Amino acid sequence: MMGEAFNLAEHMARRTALVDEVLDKLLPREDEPPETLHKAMRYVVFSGGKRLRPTLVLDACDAVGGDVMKALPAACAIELIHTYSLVHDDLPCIDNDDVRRGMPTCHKVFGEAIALLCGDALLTLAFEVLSKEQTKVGVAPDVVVETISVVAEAAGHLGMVGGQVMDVEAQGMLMHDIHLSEEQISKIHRHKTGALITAAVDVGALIGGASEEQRKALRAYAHELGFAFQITDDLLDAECGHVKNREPNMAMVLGIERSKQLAAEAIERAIGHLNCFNERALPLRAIAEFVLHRER
Ligand code: GRG
Repeated sequence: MMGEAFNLAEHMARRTALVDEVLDKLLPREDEPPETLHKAMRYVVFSGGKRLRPTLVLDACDAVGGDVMKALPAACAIELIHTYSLVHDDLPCIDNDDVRRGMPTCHKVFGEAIALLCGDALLTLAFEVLSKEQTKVGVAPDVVVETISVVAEAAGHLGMVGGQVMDVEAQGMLMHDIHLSEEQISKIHRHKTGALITAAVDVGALIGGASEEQRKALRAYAHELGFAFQITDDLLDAECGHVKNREPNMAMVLGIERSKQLAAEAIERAIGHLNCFNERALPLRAIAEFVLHRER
């Protein structure tokens, strides 16, 4: 990679292949009972996601000179949690979406009860993977425990789920024509989407043997990246008319231009936090550029 032009699309395709191979081994077989649940779990995990979060785990590990093979279980665990969040987010009681990644959503294919349970099973499998599989690939016990703690905190009530609660409550405010400030909507984005992205980078750095200073810089990078990622997601939704009435979409609440400006500023800060890293952080820099200019 060093010295040659870096191709992010090829890099992400290689990371995806690696992660998918491990996910395939970790997920229960479709013919294993309860078959419906296992079919649903495989359906949602293998439905064409970008694998951004597992790529970030592996790239953060690599950026600090770590062994990416040791970071694969954590990368898969984070993708399982991301997938669960999408399944629950699509449910009629939350966003009520019929299509995800161009395919019918989990509850449309398997029904609401199975979709709810599929999300639960993916979330718990993630912690089974973090606790059992990391030791098998040689991650030290203290690091295993810390990764579990970092991921649990990021996914839970003060992280992703907490952000989703803020999102639901913001919808209520918009419904009553109560104005949402830039700070309020930024806080939602930093929790709902940013927390898991930050955890992805942090566990990658941790497994890779990062110093406290390196972890701090990478967390700061990821915090800005996650924020920008949700803004560009909002901009893409707004462009294709995919925003529901009263949704706290930044592009709709603050306008396209201000949202683009906030995303660009966040990405500039994100890349700035990588200054203390060498060319091994090239993929992380390229991902930041991709987030700003992505088409989906
Ligand atoms: C408990 C009922 C219940 C719901 C919880 C936790 C939760 C619902 C939702 C989490 C919030 C959430 C879904 C945020 C969306 C973040 C986002 C931008 C998703 C899209 O990510 P991509 O583009 O997706 O990486 P792909 O398809 O590429 O994997």
